[in-house]
Amino acid sequence: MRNKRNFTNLKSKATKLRQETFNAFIKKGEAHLGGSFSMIEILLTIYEIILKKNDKFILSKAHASFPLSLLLKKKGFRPKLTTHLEIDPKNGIHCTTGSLGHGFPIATGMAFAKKKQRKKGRIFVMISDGECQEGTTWETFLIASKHKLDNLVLIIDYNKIQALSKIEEVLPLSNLKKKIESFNWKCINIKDGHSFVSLTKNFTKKNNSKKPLAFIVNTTKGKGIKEFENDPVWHARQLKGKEIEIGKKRLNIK
Ligand SMILES: Cc1ncc(C[n+]2csc(CCOP(=O)(O)OP(=O)(O)O)c2C)c(N)n1
Ligand SMILES: [Mg+2]
Repeated sequence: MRNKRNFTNLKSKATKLRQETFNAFIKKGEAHLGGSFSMIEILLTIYEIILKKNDKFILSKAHASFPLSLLLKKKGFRPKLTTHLEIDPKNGIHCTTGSLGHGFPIATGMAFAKKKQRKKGRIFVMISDGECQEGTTWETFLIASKHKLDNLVLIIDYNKIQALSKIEEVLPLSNLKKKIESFNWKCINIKDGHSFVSLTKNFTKKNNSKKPLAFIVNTTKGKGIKEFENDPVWHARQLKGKEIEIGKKRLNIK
């Protein structure tokens, strides 16, 4: 288990990444703020603690690409800063994503290929809860368990909002853990997706099940700017005037 100092370091990295993402939103004149801010701690835990040499991470919910691209930049890569991602393996982008429901099947194909070729390493893929409403997601659950892809790790950013509606109102995902387990996956629920302690504790658990592994990570859409949290309007919206002031104040941007 990591000591407290490391988590303090990660917390300050999360603050910085939110600040930089917010500034990039202003500069580019566009903002998928909600879904970017809900996954900041997950992203940092994956990149700072979990990923090893032969592992790959794929962001399927690529409308929230800004924090990933900004994080990869800090690591010496030079990905393009665009909403949605275009394949660029030299710069840490392993496949094109942005059309919802595609990153997970592609990641599963990669995990399958690794298995066939007896290659080391795991494939991590993050999807949104909105993507759990795509048919391809459920086909992929079937395929990954059939092939016993225990080198595949699925992370669901469960922020309970898809685009401009609450998941519960549009197409509920009730008993999501049970649903996933019924597809013969191992599934772990993480209550607080903004706690580095909790994310690290769960993400470092060994998977001895011979099954693919899914994490349902409960998060808050728009986390970090109280006035914007859990408000579907902040799925995609250009930041303007007073909103910029509010965001800067909450994120402590000077
Ligand atoms: C196939 C497809 N349909 C629609 C869209 C437009 N779109 C972009 S994000 C989004 C939903 C966002 O909600 P969610 O998927 O839960 O993402 P998050 O809450 O993590 O931002 C939609 C409908 C798309 N990118 N791809
Ligand atoms: Mg969502």
